[in-house]
Amino acid sequence: MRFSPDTITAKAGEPLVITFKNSGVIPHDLITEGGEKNVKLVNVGGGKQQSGTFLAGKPGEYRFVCIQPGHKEAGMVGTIVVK
Ligand SMILES: [Cu+2]
Repeated sequence: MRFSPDTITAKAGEPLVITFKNSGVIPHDLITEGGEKNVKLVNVGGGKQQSGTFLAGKPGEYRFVCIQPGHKEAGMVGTIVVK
C-alpha cells in the first residue's frame, strides 16, 4: 500500500487542492502535516475520492500519511515539496 504519486510539489503561500482517490478496497486516509492549512481526509472507502486544500507559507518538505493502523509503517507516506 502506497501513495501514487508519493511526491507532489506546491508553491509557498499558494493553496494546493489535493484529490485523493482510493483505488484499493479497504479505507485509507490522507493527512498532511505541518502546513498552515492541512488536508484531513479520513476513512476514504475503496473506490471513493475526496479533496482537501493544503497550504504552507514556507518552502520545505511536508509529510502526508495514512493513519490507519500500520499503514504509515508499511510505507503509506508521501512528501509535499514546497518551493
Ligand atoms: Cu492506508
